[in-house]
Amino acid sequence: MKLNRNKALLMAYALGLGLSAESMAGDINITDGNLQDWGLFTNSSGRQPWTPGGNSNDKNGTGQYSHQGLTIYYTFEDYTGGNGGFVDPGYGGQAYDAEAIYVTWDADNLYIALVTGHNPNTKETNGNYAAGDFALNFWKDADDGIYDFGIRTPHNFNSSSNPANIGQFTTDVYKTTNDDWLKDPFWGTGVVTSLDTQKLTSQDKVGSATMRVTKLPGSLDIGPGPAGHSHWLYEVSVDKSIFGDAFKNNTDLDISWTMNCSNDVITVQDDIPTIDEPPAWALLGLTLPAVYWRRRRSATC
Ligand SMILES: [Ca+2]
Ligand SMILES: [Ca+2]
Ligand SMILES: [Ca+2]
Repeated sequence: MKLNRNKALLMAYALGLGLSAESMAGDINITDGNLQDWGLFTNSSGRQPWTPGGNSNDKNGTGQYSHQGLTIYYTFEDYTGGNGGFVDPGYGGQAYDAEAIYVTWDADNLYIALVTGHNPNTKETNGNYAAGDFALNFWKDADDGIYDFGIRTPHNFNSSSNPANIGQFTTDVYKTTNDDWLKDPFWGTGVVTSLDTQKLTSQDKVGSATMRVTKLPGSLDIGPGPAGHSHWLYEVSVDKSIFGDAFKNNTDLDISWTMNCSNDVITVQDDIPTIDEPPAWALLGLTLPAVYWRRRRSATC
């Protein structure tokens, strides 16, 4: 028997399988601890490349791809050498490697995935540096260099039950100026690292994010690095309404992450597609051109 998708869905409901339309649509799932929902699968040679069609030996790349109706923007910069090596602008090898970042959004939510060799439970002691926060820079036409929002990572270091930064968290989202951020302490880049909790007030908090931090399985050879390299995954979901009109009023969104020493900084640049405003004659009720405009618009959306 041949079924189309709608019939199959109806049958699934009738059979009580609880299969939702959302699960069929291939949405980003930030609670599953893997990257398959970002279109990243292990290839026939047992490696997971940094992009769906990528060569598994690729170490550096930026761009975008489509996966199940989503446009996914990415940057990957994979350090594959030995302990303590240069990861730009600093050193630290795999333990300080910000390896890949992916960003997409649908009508409701912004999603981020970060893969790093930096252990989320690294404490700020003995020359080690903890994880920073996600920094969002919206801009229109030209980069204004202002970080407009920050999404906090867990920062749990007082617990006696470390490792406490692995798991699922509800974290704070803040509206920021650059003054609300700690900065690169060593390399003179001026990049922001963690939110400065001394500067932020309760009025600066604009909402919450859902964040899952996972240690990827040791058997997963992601990227071209040696099999012994560890990787952690941060997946984030944020309701876009938290950002007010930022998605409407800007042409670009850059999202950065680093650790508090900023030894390795990773940034992904995303284009925000502009939506055509209806021309004046369409608003004046001139039927034929309005119909034409609607058709043209639906054909391009
Ligand atoms: Ca996932
Ligand atoms: Ca690496
Ligand atoms: Ca900005």
